[in-house]
Amino acid sequence: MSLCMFYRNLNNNLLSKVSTIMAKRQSSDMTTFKEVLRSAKNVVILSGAGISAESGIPTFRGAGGLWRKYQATALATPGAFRENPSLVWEFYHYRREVAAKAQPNTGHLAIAKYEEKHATDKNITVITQNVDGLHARAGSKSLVELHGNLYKTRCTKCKEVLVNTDSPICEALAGKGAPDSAQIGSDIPVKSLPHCQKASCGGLLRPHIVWFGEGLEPEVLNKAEAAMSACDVCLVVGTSSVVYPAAMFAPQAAARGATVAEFNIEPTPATPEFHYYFEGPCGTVLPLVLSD
Ligand code: BJW
Ligand code: ZN
Repeated sequence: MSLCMFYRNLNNNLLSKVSTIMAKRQSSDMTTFKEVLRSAKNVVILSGAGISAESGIPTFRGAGGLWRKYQATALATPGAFRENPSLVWEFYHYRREVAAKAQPNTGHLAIAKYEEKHATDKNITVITQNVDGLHARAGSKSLVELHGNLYKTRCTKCKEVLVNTDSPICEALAGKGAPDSAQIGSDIPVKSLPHCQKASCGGLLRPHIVWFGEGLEPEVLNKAEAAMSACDVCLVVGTSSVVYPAAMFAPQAAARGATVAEFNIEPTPATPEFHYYFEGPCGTVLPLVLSD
């Protein structure tokens, strides 16, 4: 059985089991959730693009998910990079510039303050699918970046991973990356794109980001899975819960008895699996939940 089929079967089984149990008793009562959270020892906050939406960073699915004529997810593949590294680098250059100018919002900050306040009485782990670095900039300490980071590069030849916050990342990308659909094609010569600085290597660099069809880094996945399997409460914040393996983390936690609360502006396919659902922008709702 392929890994895709495995995920799909596993999740379908989980969904049907858990939704039968949960559908009857989902709650949006903040007072009771805050009581549950107060007595929790191990807390995971699993975030997605929605938490950065209020910082002006487009989400993937929905209105903001287009760059030029491309779905953002269509450019986040190894095939797209092989076919046109210039186009993919323009896309990532644009996103690096947008994220660098963005500021963590009240949602990111509420999480970081909550971690600080409970540094001695709870184990709190933030697992994010986001690559924008805003949780770290807000002050989150125990952070797992599942899908990588916009400000890390990886050499396609020697595989070295480096932090790189240069703006622009190379001269040829200066002024490039405009998102409007009038821009056609992209033809920066490969030799002018970012390259490994090691004299013995000189390979083409790529963003250190997990693209579709690529496995997550084993250590990163292990960390996330360890936190998920130990948590007694999980907050699922601003994710459509459709991208695996992250999409199965919270349903699995709910299935083994952890309390799961979802925070989103609209229901997702996973909503029926969870004990609590809080509708609204997480920059407004999270501070209410995490403030005491
Ligand atoms: C708000 C809000 C506000 C808005 N307040 N809320 C079939 C079945 C199962 C699995 C697969 C399958 N076919 C393929 C797979 C595997 C594939 C996958 O999951 N595909 C699915 C689409 C079906 N997964 C992978 O390939 C992963 N690797 C893997 O599994 O390796 C093993 C393997 C290999 C080969 C084959 C099969 C398995 C890797 C996944 C990497 C994901 N990468 C991306 C791009 C990262 C790069 C980048 O950023 O450029 O990660 S895709 C994109 O989606 C990005 C995100 O991190 C990820 C999740 O998106 P997220 O965060 O949920 O964002 P949105 O936009 O979807 O949702 C935003 C939400 O916020 C919405 O719900 C809004 O309502 C809400 N919102 N404003 C609160 N203010
Ligand atoms: Zn190299």
